[in-house]
Order: sequence, then structure tokens, then C-alpha cells
Amino acid sequence: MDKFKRTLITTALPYANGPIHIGHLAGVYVPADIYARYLRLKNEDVLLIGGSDEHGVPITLKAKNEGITPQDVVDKFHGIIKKSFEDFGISFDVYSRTSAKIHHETASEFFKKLYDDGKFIEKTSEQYYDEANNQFLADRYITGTCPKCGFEKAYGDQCESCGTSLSPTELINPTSMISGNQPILKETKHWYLPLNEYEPWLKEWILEGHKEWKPNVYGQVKSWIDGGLHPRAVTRDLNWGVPVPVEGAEGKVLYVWFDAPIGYISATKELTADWEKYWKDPETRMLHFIGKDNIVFHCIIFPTMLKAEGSYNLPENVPANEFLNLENDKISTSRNWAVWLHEYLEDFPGKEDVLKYVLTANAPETKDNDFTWKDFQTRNNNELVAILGNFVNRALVLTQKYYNGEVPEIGKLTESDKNTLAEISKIKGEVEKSLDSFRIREALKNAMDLARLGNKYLADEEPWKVVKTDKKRVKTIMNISLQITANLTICLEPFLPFSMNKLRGFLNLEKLDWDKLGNTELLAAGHKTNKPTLLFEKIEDSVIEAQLKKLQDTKKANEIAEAVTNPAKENIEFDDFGKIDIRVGIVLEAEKVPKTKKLLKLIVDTGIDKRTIISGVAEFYKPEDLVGKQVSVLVNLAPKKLRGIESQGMILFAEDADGTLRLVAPEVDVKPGSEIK
Ligand code: B3M
Ligand code: ZN
Repeated sequence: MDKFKRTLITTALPYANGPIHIGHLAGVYVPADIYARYLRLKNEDVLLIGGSDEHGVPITLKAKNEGITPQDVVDKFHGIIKKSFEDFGISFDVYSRTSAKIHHETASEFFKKLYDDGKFIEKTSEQYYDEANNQFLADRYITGTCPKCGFEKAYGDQCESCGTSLSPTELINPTSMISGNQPILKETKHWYLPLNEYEPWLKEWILEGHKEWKPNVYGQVKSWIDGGLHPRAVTRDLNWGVPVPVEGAEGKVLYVWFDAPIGYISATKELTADWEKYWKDPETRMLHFIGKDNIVFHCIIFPTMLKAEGSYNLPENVPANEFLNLENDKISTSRNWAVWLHEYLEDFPGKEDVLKYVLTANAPETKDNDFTWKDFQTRNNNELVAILGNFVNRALVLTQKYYNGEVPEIGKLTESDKNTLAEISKIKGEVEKSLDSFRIREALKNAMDLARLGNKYLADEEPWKVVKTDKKRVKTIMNISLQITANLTICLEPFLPFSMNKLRGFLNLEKLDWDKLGNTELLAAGHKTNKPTLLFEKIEDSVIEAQLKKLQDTKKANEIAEAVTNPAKENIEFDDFGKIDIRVGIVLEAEKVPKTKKLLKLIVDTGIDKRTIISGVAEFYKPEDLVGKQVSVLVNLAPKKLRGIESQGMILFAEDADGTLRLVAPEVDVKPGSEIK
């Protein structure tokens, strides 16, 4: 930190088209908050900046789908997001939004400066245009057939079926999502930031100058630069966003990824008239906390914008995280596969710190990680309750019991006491080392070592036994235990702020600075502590099961939605259909195929003959349920051996969304052998 006098911490601005979920928290807000709280405890000058990203096509699409305005959409979600951050205790110095006037002005001026300085390239190109609605179509507004895999609902920027990234003109049969019509190609003018011109500078600044950046960040930046940079359009034809402040640019706005990072500047302006000190003084260190999908924007594009402008600092570090999955599945706002922060806060009142703890202990710092409710419960019960809670509770309860809450005098120290006390300052150094290099997860582990140390000390010294023989010795043991407890309120403050506040209440202690950590005389003899309650509570299985049930319900709802949208197969000719011979049959006998879970062996009267058919429905039908039932039989399917038995045809079933199979049969009984056509 020597080079720097202060720190500006920015956190990715979440899109205001949905609430905050645990993926956002683990990747960005929890580590940023911990880091900011740590610096504040060290009395450093630090700002934690946040805000909602309220522009961009997804927001206009959502508005359109719901028949409301984009402003309605962002008002709703900005409100939910802001409140949930506050309740959760993310300690923003300011939480702003990009639809704010101050942001529109700031972003507009920023663009104008680059424009006036001739930093952009102006280029006219052909883009899709919807004549029915008189508007150019953003990539996401166009669907068509993927040229790679044939999926018919690919978007103009990406095929969600095969994952290929596309440009709209590559789509076969492009369709406007607004009118449903085929769009035409029409010329339009846009402004481009010539990233290619900044390539040599980027190489020197990052590839040479910032080798200390996290390997995942450095590696991604390097592969972008090595792949060659191209001019990037920074304007769009759209009517939602910051209008392009240039004559003849009506109906155009700044590209959302151009204005959003400027949102960090606008938010700082909203907070303080002294904002330039945080953005332009070279003694300020700027850090961007983001998720890995935002790396290129924060390491290449935004720095290039800042460099082109000329008067701003560049980021000193960008500690981007990988992704957090949920119960082995990618978190997704559109599929509702998430643990939503506002719902968590409702379901687990007073347990803000538990979520913060679990997300940090399992932070996706170097690789994608998985959040499971089982792990949440285990970490709460086995770590927060059994290690931290248990130690402080024993220290405080014994103090009440032996000394009526008063801190006893310390006496002569044993070797074990001295080692224990020395250990506290060692832990301080370790936590600092980890935090200073953004290894937040490791820092939490280091900090929890102090609670482990306390537990071990009590277990080794056994004051509850010693008290029967040596009352004086117990005073020393309890004094040291209480000093450890007081140190915990400092060491764990960045990670568990609500709980440490509570613990200070038990200890009757004010909030202490970081540099007091390691001090073993934080509590004077005679100081009166309060009666404690439990710092953490066990979480029962039923609570976890209820959360898992919620996720299961989501999964079911998604499966139904997906099954309905399962696209039809390719057309066939009538003659092809004519080759298929389906008859009504009747099941005469049924039995399970031994040593299989799924197979039933059926004897079926097809009206033509009696034959054996193997059917994979044992999970859904008992043999006796099928006997006597009319069924549809594909009779001219080539015979096939299954488990050594020849199956002569196939019985038709409908597959429900959850995979259940149901018989397809005539509405009323008909003569076996009747053709189905
Ligand atoms: N809203 C994308 C995201 O949430 C975007 C971040 C902007 S940071 C300037 O992933
Ligand atoms: Zn595809």
C-alpha cells in the first residue's frame, strides 16, 4: 500500500432486471465488502462503490414482455437489490443507478470528450431493421436458424443450443422478435473505439506491468490480446440508454458496456464533491471486484476508455472470481435456479453472517465452486456453532459462573499460555497476508484459526476441572480465554460483522481498530462482561429440506416449460408415415424381466398374432396393472433382442414432463388389430 494513500473499490453493477443471488454475492459483493471493512478497520481511506446497471437490451425485452416501461422494470429491481444489499450488510458508501441524471450527464460528457478529441472511428454498416416498427434490431431482438446446428430459435449474438457465438447476418431465416417479420438490411452509422490501436500499450501495461494479477484474470486478458483486438462499437440503435450526444445521432444510445463502468464515476460524484481525488490522484489505488464474465470489459475496454480520456487512473488490480454453481447446476436468473438474497433474508432472519461465511469459505476464487444446502448446514453446525460459537460461549459463561461476569486477574504464565498468546499475533500476520493478496477464502480460514486456538486452549487447560484444585490458575486461564475472545471481535469483524457486533455486546467492548489485533490486554481485570446468548444456532435438517424442496419445485416447473417448448422434428413425407403400422392390441400376460429394474415382458394379442414385447415401463406400471389393457402397438418394427428375449414390436407411451410414461390407448375399447392412422 505504500505507494498509495487511499483505495477506491468498485463492484460490478448488477443488471436491474432481476434480484441478487448467491452467485453475485460470492463472486463480487461479499469479497469486496470484506476487503473494504478490513481497510476501514485499518483506518485507511477507502470507498466501496456500487449501483444498478439499468440499461441494455435485456431490460427493454423484459419491459416489452411484461407490457411495462423499461423505467418500471429498473425501478422495481433497483429497489429490491438496494434493500437486500442493505439488509445483508454490504457496506457500500454509495449505491447509485445508471438511470440517474448525474450518470447520464457524466457518461454523456465522457463520450463527448473522446469524440471531440477524435478518439473514435465513425463507420457505416448494414444492420437488420424492422420496417413494421421503424427500428434497428439489437442482436438479441433477432432470432433465426443457427447455421451450425440448425436450432431454429438461435439469437443474433449466440445460439443457446450449441453455444456458438454468431452475428445476426449469419442466421438463416432471420425474424424480428418485435414484429415477427423478416427484417431488412439497412445502413446505419456508429462510433467505434479502435482497441487495436491500444494493443501495444495494453501489452505493456498488463502483460508486462501486472504479472501479479490472478492467473485466471491475467490468462484471459492475455488470450484476448494475443487473439488480436478490433475496433468495438460503443453506440447502438436503441431508445433506452444514454443518448449519443452528437448531432445526427437521434435514436442512438451509448452501448450499455460503454456507459456502465462510467457508472462507477457517477456514483462517486453522487457521494462526494471530492470525487476527482478518488479517480485522478495517482496516490489512489483503484480495484475492480467482478465476476469472470466481466474481465474483458474491466481489463481491456474500460481501461482503454480511461486511457483515451487521459486524466483518469487505471485499475491497480482486478481480482475477478470464477462462478458459483447451485446444487451442481449453473445459476440462472431466467430459469429461476438460484438462492435469491431477498428470499434468504426472509427465510433466515438474523443469519446474514452465516451466508456470508459459507460463501466465503467456499468462494470460487480459483475455480468454479458449488453451493449446496447440505454444505451450508454443515459449515454452520460444524464450524460457526461448534468452533466459534462454542468457544466464546464457554469463555463467557464460565466468566459469569466463576466471577459474576468480571474479567479475572492474570497470574503467572505457563509455557502453554505464552505459546497461546504468541499465536495470536502470528494469526494476525497470516490474515493480513491473505487479504492483501485477495485470497479472502484463505483469510477467513486464518481468522477462524483464532477460534480454533481458543477451543484448543480451553480443552487443554480444562478450567472446569482445575477450578476444584487451583482457583488462582483458573483466573489466568479465563483471562487469556477472554483476551482471545476480544481479539476475535477484531479478527472476524470484516467477515462476520453482525455477529462480532453481538459479541462486543457480550464483552461490553467497543469496536477496536485492526492494529489492536494481537494485543493480549484488551480487557482489563475487573472489566464487567454481560450475560451471553448463543452467537450461532444449529440449523436443523427440516430447514434444509424445505430449501431443497423449493429447488425441486423449480426444477419440475422448468422441465414442464422445457418439454412444452421441445421443438417439432423435421417434416416427413406422407409415404414415410404410411410405412408405419400401428395396431390396437390387448395385453394378455405381463411379468418383470428378472434382474432388471425397468423391463416388463408382455404377451400381446395384436389381432394379427400373439407376440412377446419387452417394454421399459416397470417403474411406472406393475405387471398386473397392464394385463387386460388395450394398448397401441407398432407391429412392423424389426424384432430386437433385449436381455436375451426377442421383442417383436413396440408399445407406445406418452412421456410426461417429469419422465413418467403413460399408455396411449383408444378412448373406448376397439377390436384388437384395428389400425391406428
Ligand atoms: N451489468 C454485467 C453483469 O452483471 C454488468 C456489469 C456492469 S459493471 C460496469 O454481469
Ligand atoms: Zn447452434
